[in-house]
Amino acid sequence: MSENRVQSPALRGKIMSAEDAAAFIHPGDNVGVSGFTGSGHPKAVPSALARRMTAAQSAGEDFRVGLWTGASTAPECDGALFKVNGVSFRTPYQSDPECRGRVNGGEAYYADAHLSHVAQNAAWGHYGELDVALIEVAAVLEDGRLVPSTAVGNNQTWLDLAKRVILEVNAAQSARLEGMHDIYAVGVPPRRAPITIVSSADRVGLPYLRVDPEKVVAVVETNALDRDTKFSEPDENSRRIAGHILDFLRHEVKKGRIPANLLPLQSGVGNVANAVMAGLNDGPYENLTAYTEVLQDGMLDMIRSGKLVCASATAVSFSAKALADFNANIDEYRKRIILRPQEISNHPEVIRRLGVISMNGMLEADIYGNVNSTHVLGSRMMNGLGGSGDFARNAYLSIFMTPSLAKNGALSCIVPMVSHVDHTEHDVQVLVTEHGLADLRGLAPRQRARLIIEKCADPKFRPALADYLARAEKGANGMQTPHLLGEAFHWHLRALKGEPM
Ligand code: 0RQ
Repeated sequence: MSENRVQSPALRGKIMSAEDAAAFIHPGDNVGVSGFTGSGHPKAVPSALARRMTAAQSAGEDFRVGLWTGASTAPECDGALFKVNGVSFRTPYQSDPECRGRVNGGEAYYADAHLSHVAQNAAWGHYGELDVALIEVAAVLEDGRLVPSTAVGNNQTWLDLAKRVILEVNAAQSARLEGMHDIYAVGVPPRRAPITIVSSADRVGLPYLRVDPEKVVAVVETNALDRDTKFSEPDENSRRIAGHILDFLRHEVKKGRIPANLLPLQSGVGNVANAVMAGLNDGPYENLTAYTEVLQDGMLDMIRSGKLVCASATAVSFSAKALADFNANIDEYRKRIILRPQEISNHPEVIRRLGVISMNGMLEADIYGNVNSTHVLGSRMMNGLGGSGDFARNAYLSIFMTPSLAKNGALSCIVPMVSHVDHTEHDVQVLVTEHGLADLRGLAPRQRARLIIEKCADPKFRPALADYLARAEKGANGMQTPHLLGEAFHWHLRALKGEPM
């Protein structure tokens, strides 16, 4: 395997075990790893590092690191390190139960950030110095160029900033990924030039990552598949949400506000997003394009059916079945898929230029259209902001969706005031639940509130929301966005006590 996948003689000489490679990571180091939504993460060194941490901890030493990623990784990366309480600081998006537990338990700091901001935050030193980059690649070419894996994320930035580099060369990733990527660096102000992407299919960079071979301290060979991201069959609520969005898009085409093949699509994580893609796949559209962050099964289906002619993203996030199909037909998919650094896949300049249609999940929205995507009942982190803010603020159409109820109907996802704000009313144009779609464009707060209650709230909560609004319109200190401040969080307080809202 080493002959094929590690062709550079200089780097071949640095092949070693995961245990030996992990010894290059020291207590207190900041480690920038590859990985984005369960793909392209390191598969072997994090577990070896976790074993070293456990041994050190048994000897009474504190061995923890700062962990910087692209986005969420997988049980053998985030999971392994957080399980042994080996991470003191984590950024950005995560979705791992071990990580979530440590963050919500106060044992690890978590800096959630817009995914397009992370590379420049790191380059400007806001997270400290990067000691080690631990990056999965599909191959190392003879001249040392790196064939990226199934996620690009912040890899080039980590390779540039790190003092030491550990490469995991994963033989389970298709070697025929070569050519799918487009690596382009935006640089730093004031020398930034326009990013000349004017359609999802445009390429502006090169298909390889670069690394200074002098910095590479270890090369570890692995042979392990990406995470099997499970998607369930769309349930009734997801199908209804998808149906409302499809009706809305049809209406927008009829009005002449968007073309017949729509505008480039961005679809967030989760089952609802996947169901919307399934709905589009069954719909009347042809020649669709995507400028998105992560490609899930739904978009792969659309590429296979020919409906989606081009998809730009930073990573894939597939079920085992979709990953097998992706690998088996990669020469065809390479013609349709471009994987870019997350700074580019989520870049405000490009999203605004292309006029993206952005569709993301949320936990709750309030009657005025502010959206909480991240914090359960105000304080507990669910996953993170991810790219939702990059897209929502800059999209041509920014859509947020959720079932109207959570926790078996005990909680309303439409509340008087959200318990945390990720997307302000100014970034949210359309709200959708299984009951209907509220088109908030051009409306003032009190007009929005009436529409959101009527179209999106579950019928059993509509009277209480309407009553809150009516009393706020009488009792608040102003009529622009009327609130009863002493009462706005009563619904959350009841939920915290385990009572229905
Ligand atoms: O928790 O499984 O413990 O019961 O939240 O809810 O309905 O399964 O929704 O999978 O679509 O995820 C916002 C989390 C929605 C996701 C969020 C509880 C509910 C359940 C999940 P349980 P569902 P989804 C680009 C875009 C931010 C990042 C983003 C997300 C769990 O979409 O992480 O958009 N978004 N990135 O029970 C309390 C409420 C609740 C609630 C749901 N109102 N109060 N709990 N839940 N509503 C991609 C990337 O950035 C990588």
